Order: sequence, then C-alpha cells, then structure tokens
Amino acid sequence: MTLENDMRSGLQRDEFFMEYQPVQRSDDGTLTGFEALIRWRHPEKGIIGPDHFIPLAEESGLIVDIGLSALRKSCCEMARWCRRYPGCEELFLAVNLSARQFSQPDLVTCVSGILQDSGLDPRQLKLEITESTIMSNAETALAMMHRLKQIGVQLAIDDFGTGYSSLAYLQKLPVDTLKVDRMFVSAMEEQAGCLEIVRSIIVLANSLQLNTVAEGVENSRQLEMLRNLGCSYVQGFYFHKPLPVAAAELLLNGRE
Ligand code: G
Ligand code: G
Ligand code: MN
Ligand code: NA
Repeated sequence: MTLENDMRSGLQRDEFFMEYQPVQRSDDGTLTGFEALIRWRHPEKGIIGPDHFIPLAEESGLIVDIGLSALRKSCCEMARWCRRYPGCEELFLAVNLSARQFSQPDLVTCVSGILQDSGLDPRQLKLEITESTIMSNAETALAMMHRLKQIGVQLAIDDFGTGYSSLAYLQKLPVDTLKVDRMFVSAMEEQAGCLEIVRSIIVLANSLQLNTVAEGVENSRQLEMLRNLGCSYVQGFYFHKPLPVAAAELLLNGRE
C-alpha cells in the first residue's frame, strides 16, 4: 500500500526516468538501437529497478500512467538525439509494454499522440511485448498488433522461448524481431539443451525473416556462439549496461 502511494506521488513528482541499453550488430558491434529501461529515484530508498515496482504497478493499474510517461520520455529523448547526432535517425528505440498496457483499448491512440508530440519517426519505435502477454489472450493480441503496425511502429516479442507460442501462431504475428530470453543465453555454455533452444529460435526467426536479438550477453564466448548460430543482434553487460542519458549521449557523440 505504501509503495503504491509512493508510486502515485512519484509519478506526480516526476521521479521515474529512463536508461538506455545499446543493441549492437553481433558481427562488428555497430550500434543499431537502444532499449529504454525505466528506473525510479525514490526519495528515501534511492534508485529502484523495475523488477521491484513493475509487478505492483501492474496489479494496481498504475502501470498505465507510468508506462505512458516512460514511453513519452524515451520518445522525446530519442527525437532530441536525432536532431543533435547525425545518423541517429537510423537507430531504433525499443520500449517495453506490460500486459496491462497492451490490453488498453486506447493504446494505439496514446502511442500515436506521443509519436506526434515527440516528433519521433514511428519507424524508429519498436514496442516490446513478452511472449506470455501475447499468448495470454492470443486473439486480442493479434488484433492489437495489427493496429500498432498500421501506425508504422515495429514490434518485438520479448523473452521469447518462455511463453509457449505455437509455430503456426507465430507465423501469423506481424512482428519484426524476436528477443531470445536472457535465461537461455546465460545457460547455453553449460547446458546443451539451452544451446539447442537458442539455435532453434534463431533458425526459426531467420526462416520467418525476423531479426533476432540475444539479451543478457555477458562474455565473449557467448557472443562467439551467438554469431556462429546466425543471431544478428546482441545486447548485454559484455557491451554496455543500461546507460544514463549523459552516457548514451557520449556514445552517440563518439560514433564515426
Ligand atoms: O532494467 P531491468 O533489466 O531491471 O528491467 C526488468 C524488466 O522490467 C524488463 O524485463 C522490462 O520488461 C521491464 N521494464 C523495464 N522498463 C520498462 C518500462 O518502461 N515499461 C514496462 N512496462 N516495463 C519495463
Ligand atoms: O525484461 P527485459 O528483457 O526487457 O529486461 C531487460 C533487463 O535485463 C533489464 O533490466 C536489464 O538491466 C537486464 N540486463 C541487460 N543486460 C543484461 C546482462 O547482460 N545480464 C543481466 N544479468 N541482466 C541484463
Ligand atoms: Mn525488453
Ligand atoms: Na526480455
């Protein structure tokens, strides 16, 4: 209850902010985009990560306003970078949507409004939806995804491999990207089964002409394995942690 009230006032006092984790090509490390990740600067507890408040925000419904504010912040930031750093308009901005956000009937209107206000090119925005969110209401999800595609944004399935979607169903989804769940990436060196899952996901994605992003890459061996498996994009602590705005700007500034 307290945390819920804190979230409510935190939203009013603008205590939520975004960090940006680079997503890179697996072959030469070229920057291709950022995933925006929310954080909360709590007045007493310090900085709190999403795992500690998203579930409660989801349960209480506060996620709708928090999520829209996160989307607005990151779109405005990215649009500003595009005005300032040459070549930035080639990069994507990935933003996570929770189950509750994804089931809001006015989601498309809200996303359109934010794109318009920020001036960000819709093609640069990539919305990440988890496989389990999609599968929890497959029919509604499919319709919503089509409506989002119509306004020109890209779609990614987050945490892929954990949500039991059938191949037949996946083939019907209007998505651009599959994100291989971090759990499989972190276990694939030791567990042959996980390596085979990663391999299958990449083969599947490539055959459906979808991009693949492996999450949670933490060492050079994992990178090497993913490259050999044909995974095009990678993200993880091996390259960069989620970066505060100033650090993301340094990165953009230092690009040739
Ligand atoms: O940054 P971190 O790895 O701790 O994020 C944990 C989870 O929180 C991620 O899996 C992500 O899906 C979720 N998350 C991060 N930022 C946002 C956001 O802006 N909106 C929503 N709905 N979820 C987020
Ligand atoms: O749920 P989602 O996949 O959107 O969340 C991404 C989360 O994973 C963020 O909270 C981010 O901080 C975290 N993350 C990103 N890279 C790594 C990594 O290499 N290792 C670990 N353990 N976590 C990571
Ligand atoms: Mn994500
Ligand atoms: Na994920």
